[in-house]
Amino acid sequence: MRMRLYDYWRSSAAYRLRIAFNLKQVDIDLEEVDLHPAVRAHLSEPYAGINPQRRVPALATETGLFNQSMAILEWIEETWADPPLLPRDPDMRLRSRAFAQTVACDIHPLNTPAVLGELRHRFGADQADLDAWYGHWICRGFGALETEISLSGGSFLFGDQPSFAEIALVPQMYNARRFKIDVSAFPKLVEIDAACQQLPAFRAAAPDAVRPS
Ligand SMILES: N[C@@H](CCC(=O)N[C@@H](CS)C(=O)NCC(=O)O)C(=O)O
Repeated sequence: MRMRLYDYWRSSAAYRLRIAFNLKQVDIDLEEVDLHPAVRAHLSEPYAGINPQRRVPALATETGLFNQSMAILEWIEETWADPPLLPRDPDMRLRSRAFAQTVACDIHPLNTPAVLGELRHRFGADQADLDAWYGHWICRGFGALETEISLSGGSFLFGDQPSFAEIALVPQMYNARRFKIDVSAFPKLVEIDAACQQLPAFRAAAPDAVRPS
C-alpha cells in the first residue's frame, strides 16, 4: 500500500512532510483536505475519523493512521536512512531539532486558522489586528533564530545538507511572505531559504507545485 498524506497545499505543517518525503525519495499519495474558510473539510466528521485533532497533516500507512508533523518527521528519519535529515554530531542534531521546534512549537501554533478564528470571532479582532498578531510571532521567532545561527559552516544551517531546521524554516518563510512580513530583517534565514529553493525536493514540495488545479 502506498502511503497517503492528508495534505493541504498551503499547510506549512504538511509542507514539512512533503519536503522530507521528497528528500528521502519516497513516493506517497497526497489527499487534499481543503482548509479554505469556505470549505473547512478538516472540521468534517469523516476527517475527524482520520485525525481526531482535525488538523493536517495526517499520514496513513500500512500499519496505521498518524498525526503531528514533527513526530512523523522523526519517524521518516528513523525509517529511511538516506539522506540523513539530521547532522551526525549530537550537539548539531540538538541544534537542528531546537531550530525546528522554535518554528513548530513557538511560531506556527500561534498562527493557525483555528487561533486566528478565535481571535476574530471570540475577541473581535479585525484583519489589521490579525496581521499584527501574525507578524509579531513570526518576527519574534525569526529574530531569535537569526541571532542564534551562524553561517560559518557548510552550505546549510548545520552542515552541507538540509536538516530538520530547513524543513521547518522553508514553510514558515513561505507563510511569512504570504502574510507580507518584511523578511529582509532576517538575511541569514533568507539566504538559507534561497539555498533550499535550489533543490528539486524543496521545489516539488512548494505550495504552488502541489496546488490542486
Ligand atoms: N502540531 C501540528 C499542527 C498541525 C496544524 O495546526 N495544521 C494546521 C495547518 S498548517 C491546521 O490543520 N489547522 C487547522 C485549524 O487551524 O483549524 C503538526 O505539526 O502537525
